[in-house]
Amino acid sequence: MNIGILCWPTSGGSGVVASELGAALATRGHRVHVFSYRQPFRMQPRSERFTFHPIRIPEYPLLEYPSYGMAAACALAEAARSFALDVIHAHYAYPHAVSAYLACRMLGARAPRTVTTLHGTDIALVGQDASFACLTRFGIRQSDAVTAVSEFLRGRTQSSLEAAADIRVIPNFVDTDHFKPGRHLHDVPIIVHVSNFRPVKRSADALRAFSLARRKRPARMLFVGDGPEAPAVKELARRLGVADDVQFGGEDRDIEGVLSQASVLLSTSEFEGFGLASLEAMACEVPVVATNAGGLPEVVADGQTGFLVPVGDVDAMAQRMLDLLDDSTLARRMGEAGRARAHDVFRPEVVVPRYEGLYDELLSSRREAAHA
Ligand code: GMT
Repeated sequence: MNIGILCWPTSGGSGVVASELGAALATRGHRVHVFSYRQPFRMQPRSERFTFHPIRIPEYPLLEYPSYGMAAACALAEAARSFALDVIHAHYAYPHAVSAYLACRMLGARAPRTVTTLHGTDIALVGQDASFACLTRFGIRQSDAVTAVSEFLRGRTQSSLEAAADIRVIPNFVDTDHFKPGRHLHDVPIIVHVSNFRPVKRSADALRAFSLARRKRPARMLFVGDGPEAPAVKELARRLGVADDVQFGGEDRDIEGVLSQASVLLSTSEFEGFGLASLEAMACEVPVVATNAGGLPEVVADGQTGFLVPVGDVDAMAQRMLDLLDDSTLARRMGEAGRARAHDVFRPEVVVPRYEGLYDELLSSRREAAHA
């Protein structure tokens, strides 16, 4: 198949999932063309079957707000003609589902089939904004198929946007050959928190929970990622007197290297469509303390691969981290169970064929319609 993937290039999970899906599909023999305004964060084109196409957005003085979504539609339409795309797979509803729809309208009868994958904030935040809600709903309704990365997100989309009756759940995946346990090289345990420092991540809770746990035993905390609330969280570390034990590592491409050194992954989000960082930690045999929010309970098995705690309950977060740091047998058992779950349920060989099957279904239903 010839597959076009449209995604964000930033370090957020949707671009990571889109790039890794592209790489996996190319390995399975498809030709995959990735479109974004710069090369996605974790995309490494390794073969001629997996190529990146930048979306260029010209700047004209008259156009104070250059339209990325329209430029994406043109890029997709051109590429669909040049590469005979069978499928356009849009990751993140707004504006990508709408760009895919417009591209298809430009192509008429030769249009590829479209798939939109919903990731989380496209529904819970962007999709709730009055400026974007109706186009989000429209883009979803016009897609030939819609997937969501968790059952939770499917339900949330149906109830909050009344968007599409038929949303299929295909979870995210992790390559357990790549994300694997490492030998811990540090003398004190390291708590890792991965965040783009937006309010939805509640990263200050992670710091507060760490500072409570730190009163009871030596530990260090590593924040991975960057974003608008990072300066405030750094300031809070100074005020709480834990700055010497806290490191802000910024965006790190070697997330598997970081996670393989972690003793606990702490996820404090108010909402997660899925919670990819928690899954990646599990693959590295790292137990997870996560909020009982969004799709996280579908990833982290409470009491088996980690602990789920209420959103904002920093005392419970601290206690659960201490439970794990103080009991190495429990931590090892949960880490191993996490890796087993990542491998059994979320490895690419289990998940990627579900996308392939969906593309096949869409293409064969079109062939059947043409022959009817
Ligand atoms: O976490 C973010 O804010 C980034 C965001 C994105 O769209 O890139 O991630 C979302 O997609 C990931 C991949 O499916 C999910 O694992 C994250 O849970 C989801 N984030 C949120 O819903 C907050």
